[in-house]
Amino acid sequence: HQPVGPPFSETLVRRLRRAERVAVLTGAGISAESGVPTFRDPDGLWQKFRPEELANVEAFLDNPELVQGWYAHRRQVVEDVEPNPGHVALAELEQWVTARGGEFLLATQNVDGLHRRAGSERVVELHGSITRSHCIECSAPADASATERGALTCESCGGLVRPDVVWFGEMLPEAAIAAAQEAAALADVYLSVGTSAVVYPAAGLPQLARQAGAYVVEVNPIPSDIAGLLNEVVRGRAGEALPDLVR
Ligand code: BJW
Ligand code: ZN
Repeated sequence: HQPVGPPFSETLVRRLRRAERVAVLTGAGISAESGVPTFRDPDGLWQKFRPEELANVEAFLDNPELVQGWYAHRRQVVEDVEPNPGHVALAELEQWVTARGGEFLLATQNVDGLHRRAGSERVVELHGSITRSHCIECSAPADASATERGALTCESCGGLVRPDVVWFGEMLPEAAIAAAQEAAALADVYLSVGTSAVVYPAAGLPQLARQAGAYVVEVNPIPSDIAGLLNEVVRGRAGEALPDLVR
């Protein structure tokens, strides 16, 4: 059976109402209910590849067509879907916190742009965005239509074009990770939503928040790698649990 009542505590509701600073980390699970496959759950066209095999510069240089094909496919998926009630609830939470003078920051590992499409404003993209790409030789940004066509080479120098995302072994955008770390360190309530929390440095953010005294909550149907450090777990889907929590 299903438990009766919401899968979160009165304590969490009270703390969220009182919180001056709320910070959130999201991962692929928040977009799952929109129809975007996650990386490590067992379904989807590209699940025969592990992200570690495709999301690195060696894989790209080895087989640019394969890696670009993966991104072209994912761009199409993202274009064809809509933000879900989980994204919308986080946008509402931001409104709610900022309207009463509080601080809010949403750090996402996702490259799909769905948080902004749902109305979130204070968003940092820790792993970049698939909507942009640039030349690995001359750094020139590819124009939007070239990115959409999945153009493999740079129009100005003929170099290989890659998506503006962060692959394994690459640094995260400095301003993005710094803002996410500051928000985690100052948060009263920290939500980790839809992430397996295996990829660092993003997975270190809830730990940082906990060490700095935040009430740290995970929203995920399955325990993540950081389940041990949480103050509370909400074992449910983001698109169901978050709207209940925010309303
Ligand atoms: C639901 C749901 C529903 C399902 N509702 N939930 C410290 C220790 C060990 C290793 C390292 C370390 N520090 C750095 C490293 C190396 C490496 C790393 O972390 N490796 C680990 C795998 C061991 N990190 C890096 O290389 C990073 N760079 C770096 O550290 O630079 C400094 C440096 C440079 C050089 C040398 C050394 C250090 C960069 C990491 C970049 C990650 N990039 C990717 C691809 C991005 C582009 C793209 O999208 O293609 O980012 S990999 C992939 O994983 C993607 C994701 O953002 C990321 C995280 O995945 P996520 O979002 O958690 O998805 P899943 O699928 O894993 O989980 C989904 C979850 O949702 C599950 O839990 C489900 O249960 C849940 N769920 N339905 C709510 N409805
Ligand atoms: Zn170029």
